[in-house]
Amino acid sequence: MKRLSMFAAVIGLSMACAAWADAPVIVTYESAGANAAAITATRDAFRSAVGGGTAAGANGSFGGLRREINWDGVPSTSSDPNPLAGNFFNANSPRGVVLSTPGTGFLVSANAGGATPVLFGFPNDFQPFSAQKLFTAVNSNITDVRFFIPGTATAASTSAFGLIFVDVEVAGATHLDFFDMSDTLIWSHDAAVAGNQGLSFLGATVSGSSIGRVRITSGLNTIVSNGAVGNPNDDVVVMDDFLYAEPLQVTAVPEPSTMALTAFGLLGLVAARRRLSARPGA
Ligand SMILES: [Ca+2]
Ligand SMILES: [Ca+2]
Ligand SMILES: [Ca+2]
Repeated sequence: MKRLSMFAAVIGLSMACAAWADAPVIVTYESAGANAAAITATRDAFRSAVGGGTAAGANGSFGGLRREINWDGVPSTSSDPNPLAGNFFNANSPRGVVLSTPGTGFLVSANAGGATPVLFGFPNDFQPFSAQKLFTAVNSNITDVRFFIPGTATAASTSAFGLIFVDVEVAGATHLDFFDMSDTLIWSHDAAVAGNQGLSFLGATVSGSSIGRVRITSGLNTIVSNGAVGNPNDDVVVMDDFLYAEPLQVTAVPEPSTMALTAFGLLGLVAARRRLSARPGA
């Protein structure tokens, strides 16, 4: 089993090489299996690539390099059957993401022991990666994620995003799309099929571009409310942990003339340092 999951992690690592010099380089991390152990190696490899360690600080910050949302600390007042506000993770717990959907809102699943059934009422289809709570859009299979300097209205970008899907049973119906700061699609990838109640990790790191928006498409079906889906046929998929690089302020791309001046200035500095170090006693 361990060997199998390691194999899945290794084949899950693929690199989309740049066809020309300015194209972004995007490295995909993916795996799927029956339980948390089957995808943990891939999740850990993604964590290592993004940086920031394994001990969470305040607001899901890992060393100022990475943020994570596992939904498990969301209070019952914002959990099923109560809606989760799309800005919960920039206002209540400022982690720098704001969620939107063409549907009617979001739900985080309830903990055991309350009046509301756990796992959105589907204990034979879903399981958590991190216990106990899961996340879903309501009346839609689309969740858009936008990035902000945490706790502010200042738009930001990120260089990596990944998440765990739950119960992916049909190929091609669950995927991630990354858009750059101009809202141009830079990457699209299907989640690996995990089978009933299984877990799928999908994520990617980006260099040479920035992620301004992530569109998550989770199956063909929808969660309508606890125990109710949009139709009896299509694959329903929900989500657990989100992982992403620390949102960074968007900086203007320097004009070529500015870059030339900067390079000229750096050359001047190097020449000055050389002159200085050539002086006796410097
Ligand atoms: Ca299922
Ligand atoms: Ca969780
Ligand atoms: Ca399913």
